[in-house]
Amino acid sequence: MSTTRLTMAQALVRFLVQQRIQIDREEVPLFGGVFAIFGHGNVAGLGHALHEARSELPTFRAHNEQAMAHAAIAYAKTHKRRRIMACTTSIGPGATNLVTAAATAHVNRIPLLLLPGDVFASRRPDPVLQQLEAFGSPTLSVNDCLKPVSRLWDRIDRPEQLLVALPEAIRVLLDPVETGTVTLCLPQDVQAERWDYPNRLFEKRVHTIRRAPPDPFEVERVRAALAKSERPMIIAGGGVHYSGAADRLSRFAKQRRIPVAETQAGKSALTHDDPAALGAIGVTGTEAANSCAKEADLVLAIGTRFSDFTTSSRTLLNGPLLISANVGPFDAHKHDALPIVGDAHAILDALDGVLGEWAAPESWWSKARTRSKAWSETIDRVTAQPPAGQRPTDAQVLGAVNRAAGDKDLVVCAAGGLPGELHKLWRSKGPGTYHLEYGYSCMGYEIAGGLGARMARTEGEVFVMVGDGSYLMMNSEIATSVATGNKLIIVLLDNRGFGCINRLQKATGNAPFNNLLPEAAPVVDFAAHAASLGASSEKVASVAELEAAIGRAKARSKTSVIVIDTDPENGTKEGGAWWDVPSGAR
Ligand SMILES: Cc1ncc(C[n+]2csc(CCOP(=O)(O)OP(=O)(O)O)c2C)c(N)n1
Ligand SMILES: [Mg+2]
Repeated sequence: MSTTRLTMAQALVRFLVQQRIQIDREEVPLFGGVFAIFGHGNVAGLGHALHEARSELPTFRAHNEQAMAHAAIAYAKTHKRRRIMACTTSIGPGATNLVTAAATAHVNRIPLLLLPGDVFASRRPDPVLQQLEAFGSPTLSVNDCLKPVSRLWDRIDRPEQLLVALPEAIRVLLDPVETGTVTLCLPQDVQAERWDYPNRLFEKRVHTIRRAPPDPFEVERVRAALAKSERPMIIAGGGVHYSGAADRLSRFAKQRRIPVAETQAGKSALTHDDPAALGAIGVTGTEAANSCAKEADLVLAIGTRFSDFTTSSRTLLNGPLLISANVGPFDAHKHDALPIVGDAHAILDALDGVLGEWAAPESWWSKARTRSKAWSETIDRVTAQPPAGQRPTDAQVLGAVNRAAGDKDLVVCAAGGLPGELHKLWRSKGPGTYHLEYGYSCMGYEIAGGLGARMARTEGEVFVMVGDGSYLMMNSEIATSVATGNKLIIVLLDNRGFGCINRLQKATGNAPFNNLLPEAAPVVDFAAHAASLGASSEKVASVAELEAAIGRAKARSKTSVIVIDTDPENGTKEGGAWWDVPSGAR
């Protein structure tokens, strides 16, 4: 057996370089690169190996470990889970900064490879700087915090363990059912230990994402149910995008006259003007989609986790026969649904193959179309420019951004009042142009996520819409976007605080408290802040000025931050459905 003597870190990096993936008949590197923040624990071992491999596997310097992992998530999400970014950190605080992002990847089922440094396996110098010292349990390190938020968690205590650990890591990352965070903890001494690795480990491997076909029995059961249905509808979740089935779904829906609603992760599977499109479903849904869900006799949900926002806290989908098409049995069996397990594209193909001439009644289809048109008028009304001098709502700002966005432009958001407004009101002009992290709805994802999405997308603009709260929580990757030339157009809506939580607080019978900033609190000069990070920035006084500023931002090659003051009190009342949330003490 031929071998090469390498350090564990060198072997790991050499292996990553050799992983390739087939996308649309083209073979590309599986790993787009490695985000790294060095410290003791990764600078010597892994840092050395990454430097050696820098022409084949680029290393990107970020500013915050959570943010860089958010960027990595957005990169993989934008690539529909087909390409991945790894993240390496120092030991201790660098590693624990990853926990929130690891949870974000887990909840959203997005592949993320974490390579945190770890304390010495030999324990010779213990306790080292930043070592936790878990009393009574010396094998624990802070990296164990990542266990519950990792689909695979491993610690490489001996260099030869890579032979088993690395192929397993790739298997989990690329498995559509199991994917999520994969954490390989790398004790700092072991990173630098040499071993004679078999050269076979470093042979090129070409991967693809497996498309699981559905079971014929389940296909037949769904066919029989659909054939009897008079008012069917489809709910498209994120799985439609990850399966590359957006176009397939649009054709299926039109041919079978089945209207389609979308979850946050599923939105932009259909463009807003697709005849089948009902828009958003659930708590942040459109009148069109929610009224159809109440009347439907069958709901075919494809690739959704059925979050409470989708199901209106389990009140919206109790009437119709619920079918859950999902690649993962865990989701396919939720809500006691009739399961059909498999890849979304494969399921649609299979159903199409057995449905013959069947299509839903014309009357149901035209009812759905009428409702969609009515909702479109609602969008026009609530997103129109406000009268001069009136502080705009989130919806009115969103309208300006949406009007400026072309069919290749992407919008990115995650938390605050904006996700609900975007879900209801944003018109997706192209497939896959809507990027919401609304599984974990993690404040701080927006700008970092925009960066990762930008790194994955070659076309169009990337618009980030972010509240003042989220911006203040995490804005450091503006500097990375400027430094690496990954242009973003960031629209910052300043309503002086946690507007949506303040509204929720009041709606649950509580006094407004500790959410909006008091009058006397200092005004944050966001434009000056963004400028200090290297972005072009300006504050605008109206939606009309915002539209002009977006025009200037588009013409620029570097990241712009446009700040606008907004109304903290008024969310869009139209649409929506009940959400189960505890109310104040009575
Ligand atoms: C990391 C994190 N902490 C707390 C929350 C709870 N939370 C959701 S939205 C929100 C306020 C967001 O404020 P801002 O970004 O200004 O948006 P706004 O509500 O004003 O629209 C908070 C605190 C969260 N989603 N994520
Ligand atoms: Mg705010």
